[in-house]
Amino acid sequence: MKRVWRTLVIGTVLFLMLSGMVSSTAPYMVWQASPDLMPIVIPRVNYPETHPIEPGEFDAQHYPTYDEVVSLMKKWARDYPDLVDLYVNGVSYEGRDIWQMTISNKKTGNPDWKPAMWVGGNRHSGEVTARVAALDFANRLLTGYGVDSEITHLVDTCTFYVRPMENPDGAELYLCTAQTNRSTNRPMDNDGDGLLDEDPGDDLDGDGFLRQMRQYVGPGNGNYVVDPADPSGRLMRSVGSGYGDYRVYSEGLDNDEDGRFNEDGIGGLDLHRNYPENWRPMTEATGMGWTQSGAGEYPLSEPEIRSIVLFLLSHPNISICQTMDTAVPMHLRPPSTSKSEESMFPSDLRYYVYFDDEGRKLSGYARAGDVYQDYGRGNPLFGHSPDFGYFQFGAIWYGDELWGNQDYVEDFNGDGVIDMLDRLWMNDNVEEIRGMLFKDWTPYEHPQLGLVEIGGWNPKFWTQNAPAGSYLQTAVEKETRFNMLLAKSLPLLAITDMNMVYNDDGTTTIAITISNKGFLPDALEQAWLVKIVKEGYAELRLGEGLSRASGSPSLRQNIGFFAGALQADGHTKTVTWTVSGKGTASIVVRSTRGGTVTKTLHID
Ligand SMILES: [Ca+2]
Ligand SMILES: [Ca+2]
Ligand SMILES: [Ca+2]
Ligand SMILES: [Ca+2]
Ligand SMILES: [Zn+2]
Repeated sequence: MKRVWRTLVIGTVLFLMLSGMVSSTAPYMVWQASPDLMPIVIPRVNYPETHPIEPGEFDAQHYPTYDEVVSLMKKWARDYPDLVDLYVNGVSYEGRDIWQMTISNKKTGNPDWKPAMWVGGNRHSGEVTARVAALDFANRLLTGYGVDSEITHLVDTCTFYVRPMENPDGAELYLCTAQTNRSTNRPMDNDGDGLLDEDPGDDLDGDGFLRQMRQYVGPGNGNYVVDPADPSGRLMRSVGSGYGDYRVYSEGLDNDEDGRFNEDGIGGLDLHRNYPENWRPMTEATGMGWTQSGAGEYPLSEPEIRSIVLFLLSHPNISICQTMDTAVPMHLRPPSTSKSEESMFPSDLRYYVYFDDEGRKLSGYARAGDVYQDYGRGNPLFGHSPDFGYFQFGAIWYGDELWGNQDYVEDFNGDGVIDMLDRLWMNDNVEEIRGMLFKDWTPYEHPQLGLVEIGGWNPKFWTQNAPAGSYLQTAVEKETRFNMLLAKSLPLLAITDMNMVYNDDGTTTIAITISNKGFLPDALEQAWLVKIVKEGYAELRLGEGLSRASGSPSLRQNIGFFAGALQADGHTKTVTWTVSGKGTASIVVRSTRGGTVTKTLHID
């Protein structure tokens, strides 16, 4: 695999000795931001959380690394050859293939001509619960086929495109080293000193996590105290500069000796600000315009997002997208820069509000709503996928936030409030996760600070994601319940009635009724506005011996718009033709998002 670090420096023993880290296998990466600086070695970490219950089998209780996800998808493609197409749809910044699969019964028609849903996740490196949820959704469809009649019908009539790893580089860094970043590993100068990624965190105590360092500095010299509410002395409380006796840092060295710790880690862009709709630059000339941190050099500058957007725009049959993150949890949807009521068609908004309400019931999430008002409390997010998904792509678009540890915390210690003490109680008492949530403060001789203690919360498998095991499975299943509702809500055109009348003049009049059997309209109003969809048609194709009778409507007729379940009428349409002669004909009904229906008839 191609690795694109600017300066690769192979092997340095010096740094390992300096930091006290010992790595039994080859380091994940080694680089230096400047010839003046010590090379930085990122050791590999083998997390038990990345190990499957049964190697080669899917389970929703662990976090599969890149290789395992790819091999799992290859296994599905082998096991379900009629249902799965697996392919590479892009290449990441570091040169990893971006895999996607299409799930649909290929024997019932071209998958790209069926009503479709796209499911992805994990564009943010550390939000790895999302990849498990994308895989769980795929697994549900594949194992349910031929077993559950509703799922069988779905896979026969509709198409599901699944991309579990939208950002394979950042997530691999997260699952295979102690590092964590926002999204792409493309180097970025976070602190404006001209050096790229010169001061990431360092796993000084070698426990596989970047936690916190606390240092006792004497009364009045710090900004933290040991929280007096915690008799175990583990929780730290921020009290403001000059009021505390501890200083707290993130775990690491001041690699570039600029007086700050871990101020410029690997990468720094945000793939989720790189979408083309309402994109803003990171800086602008006037000082009066809106800017967006992490946006990237220009819209779709990042290959990971470019490949998603190009795939979607060339698959306008997709009505619904779900691209998952962590953590809130929340069903999260457009708009991201304006109020729903002022920028969405009321008829489209009704569907979104319906999914918000049903979603909360199915997942148990407390929150569902739009990015701008609900999630952002009036702060816009530019270049954000939900705005692209609705305004440009005209789809139902959710970017759900999975997992939130508050949903799993009760007043365990019985003091009448639910707070960090209850989380400590879980760490100390719940068997499955005992000792895994919080690491006790442990003395460490820091080469720059002197004696410190390293400890604190597990940043990966508690704060940002579920602990592996039953917590992860529960979090994923909540989300899958909602995603199955979305899957069952696709539009679906069908020929629900056909009549043939043999006229006195020897001609035959054919009348068909076309109905939308799906929940959604065959396209949202926004999709019509931006013309991501074309008007559907019904076409009569005449075989040998048949011809169109004079006065008959044309063989190919536009069928316009089909309403969905929340609209009062417009769900069915009748189309007629009159033909002369005898023979076989076929009818083809096609809609961009409502699917393709064919029917053969004989006139004799
Ligand atoms: Ca820098
Ligand atoms: Ca950086
Ligand atoms: Ca550590
Ligand atoms: Ca520094
Ligand atoms: Zn995210």
